[in-house]
This record gives sequence, C-alpha cells and structure tokens, in this order.
Amino acid sequence: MAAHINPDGDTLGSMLALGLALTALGKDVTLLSADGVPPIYSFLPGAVRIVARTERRDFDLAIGLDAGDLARVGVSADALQAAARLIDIDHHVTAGQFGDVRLLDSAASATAEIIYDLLVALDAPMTADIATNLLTGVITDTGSFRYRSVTPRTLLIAADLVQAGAVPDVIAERVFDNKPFAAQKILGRALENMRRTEDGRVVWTYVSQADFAVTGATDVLTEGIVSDIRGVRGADMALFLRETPSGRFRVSLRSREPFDVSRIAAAFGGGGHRLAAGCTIDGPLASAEVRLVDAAVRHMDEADLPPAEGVAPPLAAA
Ligand SMILES: [Mn+2]
Repeated sequence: MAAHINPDGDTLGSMLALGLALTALGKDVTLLSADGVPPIYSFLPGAVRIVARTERRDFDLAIGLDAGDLARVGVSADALQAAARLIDIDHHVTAGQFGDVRLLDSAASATAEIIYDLLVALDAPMTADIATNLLTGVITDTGSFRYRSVTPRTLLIAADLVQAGAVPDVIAERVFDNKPFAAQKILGRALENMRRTEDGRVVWTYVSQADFAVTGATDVLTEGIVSDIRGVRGADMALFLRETPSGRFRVSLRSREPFDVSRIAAAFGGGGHRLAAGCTIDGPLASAEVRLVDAAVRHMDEADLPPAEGVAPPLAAA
C-alpha cells in the first residue's frame, strides 16, 4: 500500500495502522512512501518498515491512502496499477478517484477515521501502536481538532484511540515541538518581512534566497508559516512567497470562508482548494507582490458583492 508524495501524518498514520493490522492478520504487506518518512513522523510505530519504492509487480492487492489521485503516490503508482486489484481509500473525494474499489468519505476529518471504521469492521485488534498511528492522522489533519471537519464522531474515535493506548501529549511533542532550529529562524525572517493591506484583510510575507542562505533553511522547512501568517487578527487571506534559486517565487495562499484562494492561484497557473492553494509566479519580488495582492483584493471585493448567503460577516479588524 502507498502513501502520497510529500507525506503527512494522515497518509502515513493511516497506512501504518492498516499495515500493522493486516500484518497481524497474517498478510504479507509492503509499505510505500515515495518521499520517505519526514523526521517528525519517524516515531510512528512501524515506520521503519516503510520503503520508498519496490520492484515487485506481483501484488494481489494494492491500496492508495489519502492520495487524491493515483499520480500523487509518486513512483509507486506503477506497482499499484500492476496489482490484481486496487483500492482507493480517502476523505478527499476528487475527480482523481481511482481503483476497483473506492472507500471514500468526505465527511471523515481524516483518512485515519475511515481506517478506524475499516479495522472495527474487520474485527482487528486495536493495539496501542495502531491507535497511535490513527490518532496522529486525526490530530494532524484536523489541526489538533481545530478545523470545521471535526465532528462528534471524530472526537468519539479519538477517545477510543486514547482508550486503546495512544498518548496525545507524546504525539503532540513529537509532531509539533520537534522543529529544526533553521525552521524557527526562517519563520523569524518571514514574520519580520510581514506586511498587510490598509484594512488588514490581506497579510503577506516572503523569504528570499538570502534568508534561506543565512538561516540554513530549505523550502521544506517553511511549511506551516503561511498558516501562522493567516493567524493575524482581521486577516482573511494570507500569502507567502518563497524565492527559488532561479528568481521566481513559490506562493502558498490561505483564506477563511467565503474567500476562495484556489481561484487566485489558478489565475497564476496554480491550483488547490478553496482555503489552501499554491502557484509559482515570476519575480522580481516587488512586481510579484503587487500582482498577487491586487488579485487577492479584487477577489475579496467581488466576493463581498453581494454577500454570500449563510456566511457570517468577517470579524472586524481591531
Ligand atoms: Mn488526509
């Protein structure tokens, strides 16, 4: 079975939980993650069994987890497609769904919730190791139970996983309080460079190649910064630009409802979801900022007229 590229806690936790359960049921299981296991997830029980690729093409069954579409499992896509049967398990219900069997549930806060249901249905024993993997998936995909996707069911499942031996503070410490020094230093640069529109509704920042050089950070270590930026009071949209060695800018966009950053990203050849999207834009910085912020302000003005039905007015900037 395979996780998606640039793996997160949900895809890895879901794969490991199902992998451990199927192994306990006597199955010969291969665990694939094209981009390996990020250091913050190396504590997940069973993580040492994950390999980046396989030459085997003789699998009876293949499972893609949390992937959105088959291409997102990366190099292992071939091995999955060669299997006698392919299953897609996901809480992203997208146009890219694949496989002979599809276990898709957009009401699940994480793929880990679906795996939990599956293990209950299989009557598989809920060990502490399996529970730790599943709870990590739920915690990371719900922003520690802060997102709108969290339902009473999410919390009931989490309670059961803790009952089974998962320890929330251990997971939190390994995942959240485990940042490389350089990641905190590049965050400092991003906070230093932060700007906002006069009304405060669009906040943006950048890090330059010089910032990367001085801090020793790489692009991967900037993950999460855009969400910190969006946490500014009164901000409905956050934009984060990172300069590439060729002088272009990778951009991450985040918004609150009713604003749809995927439309702004699409205007620059990128894509994503309503509240989280990305694109790449030509430099230099000053012109990239102007074009992006203009597009963001225009989108907000359009979204404000007429006000979307059933949506609470944005909080007033204080
Ligand atoms: Mn997920």
